[in-house]
Amino acid sequence: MSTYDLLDVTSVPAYIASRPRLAARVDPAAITRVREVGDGNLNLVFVVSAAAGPGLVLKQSLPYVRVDPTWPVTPDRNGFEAGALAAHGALAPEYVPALYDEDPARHVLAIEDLSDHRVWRGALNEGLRFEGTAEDLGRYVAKVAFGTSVFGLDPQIRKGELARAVNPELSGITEDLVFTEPYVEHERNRVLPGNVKDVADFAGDPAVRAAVGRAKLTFMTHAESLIHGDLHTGSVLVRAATPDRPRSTRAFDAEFAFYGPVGFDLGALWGNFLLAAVRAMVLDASTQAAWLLTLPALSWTAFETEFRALWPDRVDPRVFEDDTLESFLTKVRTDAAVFAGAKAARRVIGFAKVSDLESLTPYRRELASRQALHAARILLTDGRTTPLNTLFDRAGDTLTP
Ligand code: SR1
Ligand code: MG
Repeated sequence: MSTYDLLDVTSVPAYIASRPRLAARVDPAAITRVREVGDGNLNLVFVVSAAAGPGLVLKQSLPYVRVDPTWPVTPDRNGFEAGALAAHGALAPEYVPALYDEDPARHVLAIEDLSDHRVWRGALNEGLRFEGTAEDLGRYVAKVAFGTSVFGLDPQIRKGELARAVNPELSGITEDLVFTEPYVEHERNRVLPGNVKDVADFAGDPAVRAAVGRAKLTFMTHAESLIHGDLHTGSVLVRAATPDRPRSTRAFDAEFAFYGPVGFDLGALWGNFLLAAVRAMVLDASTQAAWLLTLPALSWTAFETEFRALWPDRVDPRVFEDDTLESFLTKVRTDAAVFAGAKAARRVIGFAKVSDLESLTPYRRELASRQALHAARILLTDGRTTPLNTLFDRAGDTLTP
């Protein structure tokens, strides 16, 4: 039940005609095709193609979870996504889709059509690589992290930005789905019978529980930067380089954005690299798995290099000296390692599974889920104390075909 009109493929041309900013981009009379392509957990997504020139994408928030209509969720979330897209677009335009229009009455965003890209998770599931994407994402996280931090923004302006970006419902979903439900009995949890003992061992481990409690506290209280908030491999569009155009990497779907810990975005990526590696390993693609396990360090190096390059431009160098930079970078790296464990484990145990595991046969899914939990345990319990390469080598050592 919705108090605003939901779009469908037939009503999209009239909707575009009613929005001058959109009609100026795509002549409604020249629309050749409208496709609904949403495959996430929350929204309707329409790709609009025109006879000539670029099309556009409309993303409409449903007032409930798309994959569970009994679960209401505020449709105002696309206002937070618009705010993040605008802020991130100003800081790192090469890594996000352009925002064309925001309609708070119908809860619709209009964004750049990136139909010549594909979702990275699907490409990784097929065994493809997309070299350079992890590094691009490290640079994206660094640019938005620095630019929305106390280092990059005037402190008074930043306070207003931070207040406007408080995203209570969506942050609350993450608090529940990532940091709470996998560690308690919950009706939304679902695992194969063969993994029940694996989950009990994992969630019952006092060291895991202590690490998750600390990570949840960090997530809820460390308002470091305007983070994407849901930066898994399904939130990344990729396009390979060809002789006439460069590689392209775009982070989309920023509706979970809020001022939170920077390590959460990197950790989301790393946890999903781990899941992709587990999948590759149980499919006997050990070379692909080994490559996937190099991506955390590659994205970290790109993040660190970019952040260090921006550091001389900090707005207030009086007491933010280089020691502050070093301790901040260490905090981000160790937070990210721990968040990676939590992000991998939630996809095994809780609500909102991922195709990396779900598209495996039950026999392989059981094996992969067990291995993902073993590796996640290492990240959670040793992430604060172990160097990144060693950490993912050790996590990788737990994976077998
Ligand atoms: C109810 S939303 C479930 C999940 O989908 C999104 O992609 C986020 O990861 C969220 O946790
Ligand atoms: Mg999403």
